[in-house]
Amino acid sequence: MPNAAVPLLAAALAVLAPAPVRPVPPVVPAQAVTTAPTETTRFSAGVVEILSPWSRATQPGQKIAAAYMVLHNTGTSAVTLVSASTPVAQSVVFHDTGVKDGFMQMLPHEGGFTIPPGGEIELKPGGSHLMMVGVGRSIRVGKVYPLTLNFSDGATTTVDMVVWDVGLIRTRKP
Ligand SMILES: [Cu+2]
Repeated sequence: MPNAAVPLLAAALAVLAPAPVRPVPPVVPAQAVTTAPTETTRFSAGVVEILSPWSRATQPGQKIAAAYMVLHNTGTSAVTLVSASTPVAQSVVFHDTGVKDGFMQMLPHEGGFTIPPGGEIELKPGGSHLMMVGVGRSIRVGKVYPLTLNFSDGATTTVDMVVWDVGLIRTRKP
């Protein structure tokens, strides 16, 4: 039968076809990575490119979650990320990580994150980040959820936040 090989070929192709590639976060401290980064996801809002937005999985009962990304300003004047929102949390606030009272901890960042013209900023573990407050349900590894970003030039976009388990990086000494 001439077509006998077709199902076999289809099966073989199904095996050979690359699995859907999940977008992954930018490089984070090596000891904390549980999945090797292989791809950059890109979004844009006006002149701002948003690269590889991701957030860390939460434990059951954990009400906050950090969100990370690279913000690249392709324009000729500074642009500020002024606010953000997501259906998975009650609010999104801006944090820096710094030392206060002798402890490494998260500190409120006033005024949004400003990206210089032609420059970029990286929101990353151990640095500045977006903090989702009032997370209703635990965010699981592999899930994707929307995060809307609003910039000072009026541009706005909703990016796909990919959830990764990159381990716990302490923000406060035990
Ligand atoms: Cu924070």
